[in-house]
Amino acid sequence: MKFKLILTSMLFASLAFGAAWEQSTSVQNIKAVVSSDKALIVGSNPVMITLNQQNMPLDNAGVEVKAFMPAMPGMPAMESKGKAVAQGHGVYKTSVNLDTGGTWQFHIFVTTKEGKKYRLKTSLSL
Ligand SMILES: [Cu+2]
Repeated sequence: MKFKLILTSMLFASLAFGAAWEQSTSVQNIKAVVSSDKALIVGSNPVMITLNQQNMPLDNAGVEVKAFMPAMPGMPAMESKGKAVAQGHGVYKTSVNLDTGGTWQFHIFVTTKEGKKYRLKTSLSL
């Protein structure tokens, strides 16, 4: 009963948020939630990154992203880089070009306004 209630509230939370997918990653005291309101496709994908530092929204940071896939048999290495634009409340928007299906490594490079640098790692699958 309680479990059902939790599942229902999780469903409502994701519906209210409108994200088609969402995942999180962290390094030291920085946490990133990576999400999109659209399913990943081959081509350009809008991606939203929400950054928190010690549970507070991390604003005024420089944020860059890199999606890459190492060379595979019959497929050269692929890479897509971009800057993310601050939206306030720790939210940064960018788009990521994914030229093929499969699993892409996804790194987020954060430079805080104090000049501290962090790299957060996750992956994107389509
Ligand atoms: Cu590949």
